[in-house]
Amino acid sequence: MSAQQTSGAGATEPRHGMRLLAMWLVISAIADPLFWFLAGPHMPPGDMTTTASGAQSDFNVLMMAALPVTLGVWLYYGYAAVMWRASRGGSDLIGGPKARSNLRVQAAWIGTTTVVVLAAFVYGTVELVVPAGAGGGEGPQPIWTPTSKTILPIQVIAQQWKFSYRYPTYGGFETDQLMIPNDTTVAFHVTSLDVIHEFWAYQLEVKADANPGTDNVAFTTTKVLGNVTVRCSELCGIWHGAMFNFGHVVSKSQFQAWATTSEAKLAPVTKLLPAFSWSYTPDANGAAGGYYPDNADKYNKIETYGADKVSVADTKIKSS
Ligand SMILES: [Cu+2]
Repeated sequence: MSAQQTSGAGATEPRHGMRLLAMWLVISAIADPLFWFLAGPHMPPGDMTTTASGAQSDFNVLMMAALPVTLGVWLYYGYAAVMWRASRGGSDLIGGPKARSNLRVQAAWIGTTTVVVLAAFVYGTVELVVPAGAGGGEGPQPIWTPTSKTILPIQVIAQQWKFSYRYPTYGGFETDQLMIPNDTTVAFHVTSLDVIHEFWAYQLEVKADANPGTDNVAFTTTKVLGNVTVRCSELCGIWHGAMFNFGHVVSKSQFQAWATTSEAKLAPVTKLLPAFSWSYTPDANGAAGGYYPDNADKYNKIETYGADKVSVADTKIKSS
């Protein structure tokens, strides 16, 4: 076949489809690597943790698929504007062969979109399962767990309008400093003392709902030292916008020193806190009375999610 084909009117018409395809292949072959190598490494949320770099590479892979689609639309628009515009004083435009009931166009459209959507579905599912939930809250009994045998639990307690953290493997002390050791798999146990909040540690790519009475677990593994911004990302009341604080990924030895020092320094305060539990039910006195482990409240039927039963005497509830 020649590069020109004869239209019904007898005039030679360029093969627009082949032209568009060739131009599209060229600009896609240029744009995709440009994006991948120049912009890709700087895409949010960075690479501080395995889940962060996982999200970054997922974003880049999807962008590699989306760029040619976007460029194809723009290319067609520009090509049509140049090639098929009506010129002043020129002849009237004549429509091309109709696309409707064109079996080749229909089959190609349905086939291509089906392959793209199914591929995105499979890719997304694998990328969610393999990194153990990809930093999202998986509820109290995660079905996707990390392979690491040493997992550091950090409890995140949300309340109107602040975050605090308890370290159960260091005596259960509570602090508003989020310190995380580097090169460590962490299980964030996220809960709330009042309304629904959400723990969103942006640079860690961890985002988990904080529901009262629930232990919501999210995993990640730290890779790079640095600072972390923690925000509440579930509208939780008038000072929701002010509900944020900061965390730090520090070296293992720095973390160990900080944790053991804090455990010792805070021991007198920790004694006054309710015993460590995976979730808590606030006391009826609210701000004046603090909160109690859910499994110590005789009126509370909430599950304890594997936490040890705490004796009533420990929690200073008077059995009146
Ligand atoms: Cu909140």
